[in-house]
Amino acid sequence: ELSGPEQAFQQRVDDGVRIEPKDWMPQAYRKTLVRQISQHAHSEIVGMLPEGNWLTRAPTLKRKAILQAKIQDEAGHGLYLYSAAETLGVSREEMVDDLLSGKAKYSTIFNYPTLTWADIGMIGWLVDGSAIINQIPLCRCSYGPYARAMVRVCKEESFHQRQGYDLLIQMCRHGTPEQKAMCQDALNRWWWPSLMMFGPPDAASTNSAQSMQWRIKLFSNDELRQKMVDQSVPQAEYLGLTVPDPDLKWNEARGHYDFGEIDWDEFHAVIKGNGPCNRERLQARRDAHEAGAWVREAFSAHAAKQAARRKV
Ligand code: FAQ
Repeated sequence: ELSGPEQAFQQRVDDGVRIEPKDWMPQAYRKTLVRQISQHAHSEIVGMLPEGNWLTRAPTLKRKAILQAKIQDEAGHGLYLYSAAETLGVSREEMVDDLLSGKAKYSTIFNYPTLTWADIGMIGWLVDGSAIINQIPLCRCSYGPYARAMVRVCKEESFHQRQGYDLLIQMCRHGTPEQKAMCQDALNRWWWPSLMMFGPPDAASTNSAQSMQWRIKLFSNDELRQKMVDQSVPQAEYLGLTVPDPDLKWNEARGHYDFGEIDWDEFHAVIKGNGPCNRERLQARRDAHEAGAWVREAFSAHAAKQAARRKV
């Protein structure tokens, strides 16, 4: 049974009115947004690491410049998202501490290694591809600061996706048989983890029902995952690559591809911290935080000096 203010809040959400930071909102709405937006921000920041691994080994100057621009965009996305979460009353320090202590989640996908240059193509095509499918609806979500941040993020993600697919076209359609084989190997490793990005199946998604009622989520995890499969299969065919799923089959009656069962044990193991690179990723963030301590101290000292000067 909803209280009076809760009913009025739900009515505003149902009417498509954007909720803004100073508006009244249920505590649980605030909490779920802080959870989702901070996880999203952490994913952008940790997500810089797998690609950063290839910056010094990009095959040409042009590819290096593109990759560097893309990774810098991800840092920007993390910062917009931390700012959006801060409008809900949580501090950046708390969020960063939760990431570094291992308390906060970030997307499972960034705990997989980037073994070859083809992995950079796969991340752009499949990981940014999944991110776009998930984030386009978020541009219309009920919380104003999150929705507005997503508009620019999505524009940049489309560039990211194109650079990945362009790199793969080069290697698969204009490259050597060895390069094409390298792409097939990368697809074999990235396909299933990319489908896991959309979260658990609807029946196991603990937050979905409430988040959909609040219009934080507009589509379910399985709906968006299906969209990803339907979009990617023809793109894989154009590259001449085989999607590593023997159960993948066009279903005329449904108008969608049927696909095989995801290994949910792997998904849960990676969430729990036992993926191939979880420890390495967190250690890299902890080292970066420690190495940047002098910058934070210098800013605080400068701010204190300015404040003292204003007092006299
Ligand atoms: N990894 O009840 P649900 C990017 C957790 S894109 C880890 O369904 P919800 C761009 C979930 O948090 C990646 N944990 O949850 C880029 C929940 O746990 P909690 C980031 C996952 O929130 C590209 C529990 O499982 N994008 O970074 C995952 O309703 C290239 C139950 O799940 C976003 O974050 C997972 N894959 O739906 C950057 C998008 N899936 O919190 C660099 C915004 C689920 O109760 C390079 N987020 N969990 O303890 C969302 O849309 C939603 O949060 C979902 C999950 C769809 C991810």
